[in-house]
Amino acid sequence: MTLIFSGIQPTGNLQLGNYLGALKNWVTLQHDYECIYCVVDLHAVTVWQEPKELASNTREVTAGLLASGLDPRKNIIFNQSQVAQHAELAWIFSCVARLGWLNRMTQFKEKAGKKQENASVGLYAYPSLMAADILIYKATHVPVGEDQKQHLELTRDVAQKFNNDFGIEFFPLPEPLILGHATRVMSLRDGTKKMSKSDLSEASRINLTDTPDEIAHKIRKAKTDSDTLPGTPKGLENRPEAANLFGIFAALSDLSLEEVCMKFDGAEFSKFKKELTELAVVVLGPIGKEMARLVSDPGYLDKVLADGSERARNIAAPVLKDVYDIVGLLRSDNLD
Ligand code: AQP
Repeated sequence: MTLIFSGIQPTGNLQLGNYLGALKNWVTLQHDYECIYCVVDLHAVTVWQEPKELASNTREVTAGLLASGLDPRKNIIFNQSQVAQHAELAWIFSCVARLGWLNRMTQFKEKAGKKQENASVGLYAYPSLMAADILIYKATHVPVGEDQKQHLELTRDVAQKFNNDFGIEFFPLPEPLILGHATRVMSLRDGTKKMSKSDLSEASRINLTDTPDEIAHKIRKAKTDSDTLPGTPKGLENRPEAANLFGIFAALSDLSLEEVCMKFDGAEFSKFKKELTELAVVVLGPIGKEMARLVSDPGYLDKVLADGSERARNIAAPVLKDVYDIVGLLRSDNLD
């Protein structure tokens, strides 16, 4: 059986990379599979979050999921901290994962920067919580952007080691699903750096809540090079900014990269940017509007999360009970 799980952090400013690398694909998958989508607030607190903002960001990201087209009846949509089994399994996995594995994680190195000594233990242990998020549901497939591939490999290592250590085929080895044309959307200011919610430069990203004017301004200012546009994808090699903008156009329009190159063969960036702006406004405009409407109804969003959490707990609780039995942790029956 295929069971999809994926998560997104409520760290503010849902951006185009989150939409093209994650949300858009989640919406497609919901038609064919059972899907569990989680707003991973416990991951968010691995770096400092203002408590009041964390709560409102959790609602805003939930609004982003719904506004992008996810149906809360069809999918399980919830926030991680309401399902305690994630954190409980993460502890077991912290005892399964090896220090050497975590030391190789590039996301920790990037996020901790030069001040690793000051980074939280949670930021370092992030991948074992991510493994727990996925495996507490025995999920088989995880749609993610390129940036999360390494964490998913670690999830497979954890599942494999748990199964080997205890001599039981208990956890599946989940597969990444890296879908679409924009698996790694780059910053509009630097084609070698990932577009990110927490980038200090507002001009580096397009937010799902940006107005048409803001989108137009950011695309107009997006870094480019001085060559004319190529007729084939080969011509995008060694042109990171052009390749990024073409990838975004392809993903937003559902055209192939070849088709986008043919369409703009020999044109100037100004013409391309004008069409990219129109396309981005058509796709993102309605999502931003619907997000604003949903955010003005926090009661509804909280109800969606409460309902999803209850459904998630119903799947997670028996899996955790089995894990505790396998590991040999004694539980009284009345705790079940
Ligand atoms: N630039 C991107 N291109 C493609 N996919 C992306 N994703 C994020 N940025 C890009 C995908 O979005 C999903 C949710 O990501 P996340 O919020 O859990 O964390 P992240 O990957 O760390 O995203 P950000 O925007 O960079 O957040 P901050 O700044 O808070 O760390 C994942 O599937 C991710 O691949």
